[in-house]
Amino acid sequence: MHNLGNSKKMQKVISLSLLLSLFVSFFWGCNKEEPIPSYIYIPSFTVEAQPDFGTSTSKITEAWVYANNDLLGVFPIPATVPILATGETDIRIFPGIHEAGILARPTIYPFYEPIIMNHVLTAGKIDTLPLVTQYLSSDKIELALNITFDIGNVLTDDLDEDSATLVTIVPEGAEGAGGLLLVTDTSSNLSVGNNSLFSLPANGSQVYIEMDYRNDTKFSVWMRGHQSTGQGDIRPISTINEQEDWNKIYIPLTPFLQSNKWVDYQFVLNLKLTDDEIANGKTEAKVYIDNIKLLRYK
Ligand SMILES: [Ca+2]
Repeated sequence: MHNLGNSKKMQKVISLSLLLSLFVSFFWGCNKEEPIPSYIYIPSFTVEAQPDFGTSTSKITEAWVYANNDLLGVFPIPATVPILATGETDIRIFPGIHEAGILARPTIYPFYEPIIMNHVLTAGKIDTLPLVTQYLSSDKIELALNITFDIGNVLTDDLDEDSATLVTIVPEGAEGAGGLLLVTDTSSNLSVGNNSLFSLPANGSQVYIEMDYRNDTKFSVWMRGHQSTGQGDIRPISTINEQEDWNKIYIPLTPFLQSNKWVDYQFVLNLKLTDDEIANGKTEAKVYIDNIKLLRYK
């Protein structure tokens, strides 16, 4: 009885070790046959704007890479992308941005063309592909606003009732001339709108504001307009933190439009030195802006 018990135990040990060795050799075998990936290296992902679409500043932060219709991943630029394929491969790369500059909200920017190519891949080889995209064509999208400050200023509707605060044109924009919002401890509030009303879709179709900026104090983007009852309204859209160097932001407007469904809209910027900031010795605040675009589908 005793012996039998031992031999059963031994059998168990043997079968376990057999199983283990089979297990190991199975995966070892897999490792040995694992294919060598091909690689693409994306050093940069930029935009070349068509003449109708103003200047070409952009901030594409990621590449969303598909090979033969499979999403391989979302790769921060510059990116090395391993692809388990060789020979002619259908590669599609979508330009990625961060909604409203928020890291946790990466998304494909719908108004830039994806890069679509039939690329010949070689195992173990790295192909360097600097990518240049462009806006969707002008028969698909349009700019409800395109403010470059290079041919004057349309941010002229003074909403703050202080004639000392306004947007001035300065030579040092992101590209060419730019706009400057300046407030001081004596004239501490600036609210300014563009000089025309426009309509925007409320059916869930994507709408974005693009803007280049650098600022030493927080400022806000607002929308002003009329409700269907004809009543005027104004709502905050996004508050933008201090940024020492020129930066670009892509602000999605779609959720706001869907929940408000106004008849018309006006683009508004607000800069305000708070009482606290003034009490702490801050005497002025500056926001530089350029290349404000409001993009929508036609
Ligand atoms: Ca400019």
